[in-house]
Amino acid sequence: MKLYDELVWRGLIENITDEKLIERLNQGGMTFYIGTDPTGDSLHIGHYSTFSMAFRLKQAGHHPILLVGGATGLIGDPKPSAERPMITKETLNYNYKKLRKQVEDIFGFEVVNNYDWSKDINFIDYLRDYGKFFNLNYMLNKETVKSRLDIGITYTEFSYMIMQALDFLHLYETKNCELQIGGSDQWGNITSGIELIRKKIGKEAYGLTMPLITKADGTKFGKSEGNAIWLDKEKTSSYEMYQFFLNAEDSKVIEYLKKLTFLNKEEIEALEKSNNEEPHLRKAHKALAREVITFLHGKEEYENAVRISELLFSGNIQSLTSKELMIGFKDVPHFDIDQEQNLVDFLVDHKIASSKREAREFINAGSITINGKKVTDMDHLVTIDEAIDKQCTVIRRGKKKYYLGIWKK
Ligand code: 485
Repeated sequence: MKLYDELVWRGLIENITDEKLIERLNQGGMTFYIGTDPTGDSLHIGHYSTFSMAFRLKQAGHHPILLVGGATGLIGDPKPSAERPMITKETLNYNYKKLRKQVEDIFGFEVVNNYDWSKDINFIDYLRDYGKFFNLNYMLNKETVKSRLDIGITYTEFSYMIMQALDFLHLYETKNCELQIGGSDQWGNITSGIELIRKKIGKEAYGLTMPLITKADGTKFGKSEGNAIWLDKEKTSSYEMYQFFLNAEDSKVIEYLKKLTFLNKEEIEALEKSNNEEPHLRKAHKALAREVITFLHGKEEYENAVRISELLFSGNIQSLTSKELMIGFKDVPHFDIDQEQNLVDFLVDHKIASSKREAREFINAGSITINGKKVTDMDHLVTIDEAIDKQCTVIRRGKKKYYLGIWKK
């Protein structure tokens, strides 16, 4: 399959600015860029879909540049809902360094910062050399601006598209960068750059946008209980990411496999068959988790995430280290333990049972386990010696309810 046909099959093309781009993409050898503003200190899974697209183009023989917006991040790309809060230069600079390292480590892209060429443009030159190429009607007609006219938009955010256009021109002139890619929300900014390049230097440049990845109900993909799924494993552990992909919606999992993995058509079609005929095996979900986590964090992290998941699922808690337990049990209730105590008092004090009577009932019924072992002895003493790594004690009440106690001495 030719590159462009493959991208269409994967559902990665929302729009292209010119049909001529198809041939150029199939040929290889184009320098292209993708931009992101350093509003956070890590990319998230939403970014991954666009960055992995850049990686696909790289594999097909094109040259990627990642632009991190040290300048545009100071201004803020208008979003439909409201003006963005201003971020300090210090924060942006910190985020820039983190993103740069992350992208170099994971994707191996060349990284540039638009602060380098934007910071010295003075206001008069800006208006004369660039402002003159932007017709006000043209700017007001861009989706991002139009959607804000009712609720209001400042001159600062309104000017954002000029800055992004200027970047494209700069990269065209200095690096022969002929193509910019981004999510569908970037269409207006990308086409502004193409127009500027055409008007100012009479050259032709191209744009390509991708559909934004969503859940079945149309909302943003990439949040778990309100938290973003970050690419930085210190912010989102491989285990959490594994759980996130394992819980992807059945109706969307094949789309995610096409968009987020490098598995080929035959492999994905086989997984699609399995997802339809034997969904309980969750082969497609497991493959999705395996591919993405291995790409982002490496094979060892992936295997560890599977191991933690399986041990937690089977209740085999003794085989995990305290560090792994903390990762696996990040979302269960936590408390500190500062003394050895008999089990009945312990359950009441840490609100696992509402009264001594209830605590005794739980123990009697065999529904309390400590570190994976059922405890039926009413006089059991909860000690630091039985704690895992002498650090944490895991209590399970009933089939599913977990609690994590951390020893403080
Ligand atoms: O020259 C440029 C300067 C800044 C940008 C791009 C080119 C950043 C861009 N305006 C932006 O806001 N990007 C978003 C971001 O930074 O999070 C997202 C897009 C998404 C996808 C992703 O970046 O919303 O569609 O393009 C890579």
